[in-house]
Amino acid sequence: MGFMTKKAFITGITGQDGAYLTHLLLTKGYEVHGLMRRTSQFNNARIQELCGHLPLPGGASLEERLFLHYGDSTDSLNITTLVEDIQPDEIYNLAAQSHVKVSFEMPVYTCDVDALGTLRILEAVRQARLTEKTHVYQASTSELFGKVQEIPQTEKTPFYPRSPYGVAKLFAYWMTVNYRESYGMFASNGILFNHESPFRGETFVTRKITLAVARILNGLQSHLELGNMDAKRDWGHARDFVEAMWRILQHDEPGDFIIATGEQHSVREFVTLAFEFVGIPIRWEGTGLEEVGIARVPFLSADGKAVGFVPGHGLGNVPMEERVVVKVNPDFFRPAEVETLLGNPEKSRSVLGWNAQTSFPQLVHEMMEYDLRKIHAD
Ligand code: NAP
Ligand code: G4F
Repeated sequence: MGFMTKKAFITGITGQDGAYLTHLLLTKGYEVHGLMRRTSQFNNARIQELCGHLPLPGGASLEERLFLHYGDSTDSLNITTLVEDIQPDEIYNLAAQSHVKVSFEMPVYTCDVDALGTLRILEAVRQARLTEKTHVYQASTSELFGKVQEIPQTEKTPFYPRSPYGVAKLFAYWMTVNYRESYGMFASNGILFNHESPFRGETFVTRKITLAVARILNGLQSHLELGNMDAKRDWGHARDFVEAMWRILQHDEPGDFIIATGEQHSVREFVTLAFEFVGIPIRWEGTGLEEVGIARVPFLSADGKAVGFVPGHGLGNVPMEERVVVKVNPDFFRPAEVETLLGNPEKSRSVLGWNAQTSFPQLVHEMMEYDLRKIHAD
């Protein structure tokens, strides 16, 4: 009998996790279908960069294995039609308005996409009579724990979301459980803690930091403005975390799994490590709104051209000065903050055999290296 290619349908394929998951599934021989929003310019740069030159099993071409479909999580008919047409073995529901701060500004839209969008997927599977065939992965989040009721958080820790995003994801979490219990669907929640990469959106704190530090080291930006630097997160690498998503859908039974590293760091520690990557120490002075980070860095470039740190060569003889490189800006505070998140990944370790592979310093280094090269490539 011939080898059967599995079909996966990924919503949110153009995002950070969508791109890494596409890479993983293509290398495993899957036929990958993705939901892509119509935008005025092509929005598939991450997929292109990660998967454009990927050797595929059996010598298949990318065109034979990857199919992008226009659509939107807010459009029920579109979602139902796509699920019926594709008849996927696996659905990874990653599409979301995923920015916590933006969710305070767009709560209704965030709920439409993140809460009802999940229901649309689950219901599309039911309407298409695929409940016995299709395994569904729901991109749940550590934001469900919000004002944490227990440290570290496990699958049994009570939820206390702190943003419209968190509340929308709570609805999606329970809908996933409900379709599993009501219709016997293989529908699982991955409760993922923060995961980052060089493909992280530029307004999330880690990427905002690595891009800004790369610019400061090249005289292109005077300083970086941040909100709550005391916030602590359990930061892992997206490449490791999409492997966990896949394992969740290959397991014998559906369920809910914490995916985390089990280690937490503050935003301030992330900044410190980003500067230390190029051997520059940062000194923290003051408290609260008056807190600043001071470092010896290149002067601002007079003509807007990158001067300073060249990957592979270091800082060279570029003139340096000591100045404030980090300030606090209350515009980046949230109406309600999630101060601390720390996951206990014991269940995913013992049941799925999953472990985070990338350490915190390795993550910061990879992001810094990418952004320093990007500055010189742009
Ligand atoms: P991301 O980079 O922001 O990607 C979100 C994806 O959703 C993008 O492809 C985006 O499309 C798409 N999308 C947004 N609104 C949509 C809509 N109305 N219809 C269809 N697609 C839409 O997020 P990510 O970091 O990859 O995260 C993936 C998922 O995991 C999200 O559900 C997120 O909430 C969840 N999650 C993330 C983390 C984390 O730390 N990264 C942790 C826990 C859970 P465009 O490219 O067109 O914007
Ligand atoms: O990078 P963030 O914006 O990520 P946040 O809010 O933790 O959400 C991310 O992780 C969730 C999983 O826990 C996902 F579900 C969600 O989709 C998203 O991927 O902020 C991290 C922390 C926050 O405490 C924030 O207040 O950093 C703090 N922060 C301090 N200054 C900042 C900034 N965050 C941003 N985005 N920008 C700042 O200038």
